[in-house]
Amino acid sequence: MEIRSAKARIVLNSRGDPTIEVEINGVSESAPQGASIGKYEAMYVDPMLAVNRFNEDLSKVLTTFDIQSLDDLKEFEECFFNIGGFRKYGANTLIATEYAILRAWSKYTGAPIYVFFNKNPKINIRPLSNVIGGGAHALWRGPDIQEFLVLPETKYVKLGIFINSLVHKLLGEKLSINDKGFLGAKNDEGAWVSTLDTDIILTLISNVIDEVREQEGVDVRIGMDVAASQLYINGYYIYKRESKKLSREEQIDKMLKLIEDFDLYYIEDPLHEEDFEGFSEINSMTDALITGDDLTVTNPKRINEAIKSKSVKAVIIKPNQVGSIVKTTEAVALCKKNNIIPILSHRSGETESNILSHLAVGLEIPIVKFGIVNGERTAKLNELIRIEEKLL
Ligand code: 2PG
Ligand code: MG
Repeated sequence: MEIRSAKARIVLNSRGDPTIEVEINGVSESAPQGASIGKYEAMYVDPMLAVNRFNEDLSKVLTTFDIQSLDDLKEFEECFFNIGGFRKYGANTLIATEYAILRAWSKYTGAPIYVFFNKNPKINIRPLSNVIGGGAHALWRGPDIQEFLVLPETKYVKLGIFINSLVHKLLGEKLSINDKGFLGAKNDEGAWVSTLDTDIILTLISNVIDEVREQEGVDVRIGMDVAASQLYINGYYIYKRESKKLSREEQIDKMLKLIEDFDLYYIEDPLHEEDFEGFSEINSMTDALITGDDLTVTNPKRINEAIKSKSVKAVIIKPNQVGSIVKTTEAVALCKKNNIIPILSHRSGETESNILSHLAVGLEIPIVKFGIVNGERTAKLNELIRIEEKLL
């Protein structure tokens, strides 16, 4: 597919912030943005500046490319890094550009985007969804822990999506009764914002999961994204709502105790983003899926370090963290080669794009973290339902 036209503009993301959207051969894609951003994520450039720089020169460079395969994208990336790379244009520009190239390729070939990566993918995806949320995604008005997650033991993604939505609905009812401060508010990702403490929240989720098991005959596991780098200040983990200041050892004990008390299946970023050793200490003491996000930032080098130090059993894959589709595919391949579960994830600031669903299918990802409700989340979940219907 020859790139004939390329331009960039500013559009809104789900938080109401500006983000870069790129149009290639008449079809558009945009960049998401995090709120709890890892220190080692690829550099982001102010969207207004990025759009100006794109329209000034990158747009002209793009029209010299013909993209048929991942190797062609590699060539384009080489050129991108030679003419200024992330310093000049930002990781947000490269990811929006590559997403738009993929969508234009799909329009040109008439094939779904996932076919770019895999002509004959097998779909076997479970949705990991945030049902109660706090931290940076809820203006620090909710729990200190950023995300309370559920993962259904389902074979089909459609069933999993509806089970998670049922858990979310039932939890909303429980919070209305049990949380005096609950006003029905949802955070950036559509998860309920509760004023209750961690233990009570986890107890409520356990109760709802028991109900769902009885009602629907489906098991649902519980997880958390602690996003611990956000809590880590001057060598301590500060829990404002719980009025606690924990040392590294106390934080490790707290994580292990929560895993045991609530049979947690999944813990993301239980410690801050530098502590590969601490991750590996927790990882060696539990069967729970200890997962890196800010620790690994979708960067093959950091994922390699986590693998070597046995820090994780799973890794969050966020293409915009590393800013490149080529690096994202390398990160996923590295995980698979080492029996680490790659989990494809949205950001808290998203747009209506459903391209992540195509990446999940094309790269044969087993777990996706795409949120629960709200249009920018359901755009991705509903696209998975459509693709599953086609492939089964
Ligand atoms: C996370 C993400 C998505 P953000 O920490 O996993 O939930 O949050 O996009 O704000 O980094
Ligand atoms: Mg995270």
